[in-house]
Amino acid sequence: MKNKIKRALIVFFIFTFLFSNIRAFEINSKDEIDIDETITVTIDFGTSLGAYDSLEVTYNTYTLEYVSGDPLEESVWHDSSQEQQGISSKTYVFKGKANGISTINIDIKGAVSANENMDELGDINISKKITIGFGYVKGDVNSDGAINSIDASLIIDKYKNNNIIQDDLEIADMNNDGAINSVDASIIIDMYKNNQI
Ligand SMILES: [Ca+2]
Ligand SMILES: [Ca+2]
Repeated sequence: MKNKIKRALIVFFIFTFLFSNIRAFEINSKDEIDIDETITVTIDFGTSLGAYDSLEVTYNTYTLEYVSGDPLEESVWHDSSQEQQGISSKTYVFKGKANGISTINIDIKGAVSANENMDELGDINISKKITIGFGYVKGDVNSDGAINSIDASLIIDKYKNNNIIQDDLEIADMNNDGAINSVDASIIIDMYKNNQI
């Protein structure tokens, strides 16, 4: 009886390991880099990813520059000769461009595992935050070391053009309400006028 429990536990742990292994993709890279320093960003798929409909890598183009590596946008990767062996990894090289942060986000749609059953993994979304240079100061949207009307107008522009990325929320959401709009711009103007900074 004890052996049966033991066996059941072993099977359970093996399944848990395999299951978590398939889905626990991670972006591997350093967390902090200097301006002009390059980093190699990799995702290790093992042999579990056999095909996908699309793959897209997004990042903060203001603080980070794509240098080389796999394409940032791919679609309909279906190659029957390679599906069984799967894709082992993806590699991208970036360079620090300006002080701030950049969240590298990898979005894979319609992923299929490379095992014999070709199980659907569905959509995979992985992200990692990288700090570039000294990072950021809340309110200093253009990372020039000063908080003033330029930052306020950048906020207005971002809002008007609907050009707000995840990283902007950390830097420019002055009242921490999850939105970036004229309220945040006027908080910056008030801070500047009152010499709070
Ligand atoms: Ca500024
Ligand atoms: Ca806000």
